[in-house]
Amino acid sequence: MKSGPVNPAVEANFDGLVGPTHNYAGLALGNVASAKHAEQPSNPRSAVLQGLAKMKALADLGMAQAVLPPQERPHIPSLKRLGFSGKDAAVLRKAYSEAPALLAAMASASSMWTANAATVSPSADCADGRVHFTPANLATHLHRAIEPETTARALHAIFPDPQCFMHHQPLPATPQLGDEGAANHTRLCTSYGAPGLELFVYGAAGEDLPHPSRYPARQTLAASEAVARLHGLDAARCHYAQQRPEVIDQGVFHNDVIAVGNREVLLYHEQAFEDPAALRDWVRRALAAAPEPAREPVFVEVAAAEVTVEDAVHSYLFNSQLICPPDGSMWLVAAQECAEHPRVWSALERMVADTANPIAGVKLFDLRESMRNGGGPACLRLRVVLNEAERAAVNPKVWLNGELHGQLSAWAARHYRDRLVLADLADPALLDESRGALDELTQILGLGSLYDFQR
Ligand code: SUG
Repeated sequence: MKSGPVNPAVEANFDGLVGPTHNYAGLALGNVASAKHAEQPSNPRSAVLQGLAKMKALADLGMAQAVLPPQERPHIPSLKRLGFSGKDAAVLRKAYSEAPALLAAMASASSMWTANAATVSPSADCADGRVHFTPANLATHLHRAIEPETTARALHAIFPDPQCFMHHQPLPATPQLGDEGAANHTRLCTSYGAPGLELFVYGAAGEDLPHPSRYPARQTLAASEAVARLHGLDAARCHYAQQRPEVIDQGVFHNDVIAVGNREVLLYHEQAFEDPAALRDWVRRALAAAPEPAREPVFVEVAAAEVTVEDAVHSYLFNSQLICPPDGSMWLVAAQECAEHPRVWSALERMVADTANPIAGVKLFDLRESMRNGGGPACLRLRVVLNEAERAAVNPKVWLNGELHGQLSAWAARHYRDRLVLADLADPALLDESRGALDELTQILGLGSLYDFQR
């Protein structure tokens, strides 16, 4: 079996818990799965249990695994801000009859995809030696642009100690500063606790550079540069790479739909970047200059002749997680759809057999409810590298172990519906059920009064 050394700092995964209003409203422009499943019935209970099963499996492998809470939806304060007045039931009724698209936007469970919650830099990379968080402004889509305020509150509640953790405000929500968080940010390193390379991938940088013509480029260069400045990153260890506009137009709305990095490994599709050779050169040079014992970077490039961009978008091969359990081995955590796609599956078999990379095997998960909205394994998690002291400073109740998994599974079974269609979003009973569920959740996770309805 392929293996590597044991790491003192860990990379923890903070997975988003799917909220009680998980539904298919076709809200995400340029996200092929979201458009394809628009208006189909969803199953929120299965969705949350599928996510919890992945979390439990990773925790059982010895990974540091935690939970991020869902947001309050439908979000009545946002609907009121748009002029729908009266009691909650009246607000829902009016929004549904006058502007159903606005109601759908304010009822999305999109906060489950926590790879878009924030960009996080480990303390080893930051000038002040703290872990830095910048919540993403998610400026390109209305249903996501309402997330950052509550995301910031949740991050404060989970990472409270100012000696270890530094929280920035989201960037101003303008198209010039569109920021979608960690989905366009990869860290490469020789070991998690050592200073690493921070790789930012952007889709837009003004009109002068090539840009997509069909779909929006969600991540801007200006936002990534601002995040790097805020986090106090060493400029020599940051790199900004442009996504190929053509792949954005084929449904690669975030870089994590076409590339994933972990430790010294970068797995990516041949057509992911405008200039992959320049990127590889930079990584080689920057990693060689690392203060830690050298580890050569490993580039696992998948050729378009083997897996097309369309195959990648449909299977979410690159939206896999690359993880290292405590024994230092490396595994790919992939969506079941990868095994159902013959070209993708043979590419994975080849990759695992190839001794030039450390990937020891593939672990498959059924995440169909999230996948139908364009969210694979990697979308569902926010990675946070933590040393021992930082790990001890995290709100202890969010760590997922067997007990919390059991508690949350029972909680979901009690509160979540097993079928939801768009008309249900106007049902005042759904709002009450969701609030009841979230109220109990804040107690289970020790989060205090996180939600507007609790304040
Ligand atoms: O922003 N889907 C999300 C999926 C996010 C996936 N995240 C990463 N790739 N990191 C999005 O496109 C669909 C909601 C709907 O259509 O109802 C949605 O928002």
